[in-house]
Amino acid sequence: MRTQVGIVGAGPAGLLLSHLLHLHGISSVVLEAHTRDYVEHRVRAGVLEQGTVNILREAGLGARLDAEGMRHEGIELRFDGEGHRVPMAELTGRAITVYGQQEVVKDLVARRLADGADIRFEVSNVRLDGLTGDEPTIRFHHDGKEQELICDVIAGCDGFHGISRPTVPAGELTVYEREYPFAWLGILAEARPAVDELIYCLHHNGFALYSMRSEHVSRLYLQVPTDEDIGDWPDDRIWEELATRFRLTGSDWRPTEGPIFDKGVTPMRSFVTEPMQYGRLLLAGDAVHIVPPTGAKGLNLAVNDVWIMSRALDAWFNGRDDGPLRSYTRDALQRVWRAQHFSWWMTSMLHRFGDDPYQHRLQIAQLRNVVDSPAYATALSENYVG
Ligand code: RFL
Ligand code: PHB
Repeated sequence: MRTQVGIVGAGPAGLLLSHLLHLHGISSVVLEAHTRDYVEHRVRAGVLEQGTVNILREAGLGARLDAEGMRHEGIELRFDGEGHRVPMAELTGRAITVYGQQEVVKDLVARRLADGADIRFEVSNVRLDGLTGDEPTIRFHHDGKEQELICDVIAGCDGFHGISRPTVPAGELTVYEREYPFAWLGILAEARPAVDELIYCLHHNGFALYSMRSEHVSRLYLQVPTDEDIGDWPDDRIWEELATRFRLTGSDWRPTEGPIFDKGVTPMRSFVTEPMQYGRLLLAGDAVHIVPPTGAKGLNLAVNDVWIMSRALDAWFNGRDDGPLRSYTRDALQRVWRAQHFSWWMTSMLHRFGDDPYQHRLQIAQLRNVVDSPAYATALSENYVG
């Protein structure tokens, strides 16, 4: 088998890349380790930047997003028992859209299949060869047999635990990394959100986030220790802890409760490898960088990477110009490092770090700056809306 671009991974990065390449008349094959059902139901991100929404719309993927996505023009920062609205649209002219990542993935899969795409689900034993030659090759197991896909370029869009990045010889990549001493316990509940906008909350017990997926589904998160056993968190305990952290002084307001139908613990990590390319292998999304979710940047960065990559591949295949391809890493990394800084900053400001009361005081001072100073609030908003 031959194709122009062999894509490893059918997450948002791999699927959107395949679609954008199709719009440029460039062929691709997508190889995915899991089933279609699995990738369409993996619960993850929920916040799309304005730029991400624009890219999806311009690529003809805006119909359901526009009908079902919820436009949010601000967020709330809650600390010391008080809420403070950050009016992002007023400060920046831009907004975010709340629309589940799995909905983006469903839209992409449907569209790619309608356009006759070659997506192979449930492939295994994926190996990359010949990355420094002219015919990089992907070998994999599918439909009970060994297969070979000869490509012009391979796009590694296989997430943090994929095989693309580790295939690059040791010594070719530099890793920048930070781990955080906590994780997020996330739930989805059949409960009408008690708020219209997201709440990022710092409490003595730790961080909490109030988000949503629709008028009937709430998405909430609690900071927990990294080694937390989800078995120690029966539903009642989760709702009690959420009510405690979100409590407003002098009010009996609390999150709306409802049946919890999804529960999971996510570790927090910052991670970048440079460069984002090696020979004929180009890396995108979580395969090459990770941010803690406090800044809601991971999915948006993946979209930005493949948008830049698709334009570089268009210049190369259709314009015989390899300049944009050679500068892919440089072009994509600008956004990546800004998002790294923002995600680290939001995480540092909003989580409990051990028992250090001095640290907590500093965090409150930082939050006060953000809610009292239009300059700080604008800086946060610009980064948040993208
Ligand atoms: P993905 O989504 O991990 O997709 C990679 C795909 O590759 C497949 N794969 C392989 N396929 C073939 N062969 C192999 N050897 C393979 N190994 C792996 C996998 O099965 C998978 O289908 O990476 P991609 O496309 O780069 O997308 C990145 C985003 O998923 C990620 O950055 C976001 O979910 C991060 N994130 C958030 N981002 C936002 O922009 N806004 C948010 O609000 C937000 N919230 C979040 C988040 C991530 C979270 N978790 C669970 C990590 C909230 C959470 C809780
Ligand atoms: C979500 O809705 O899942 C979500 C929202 C904002 C974040 C992270 C996750 O910062």
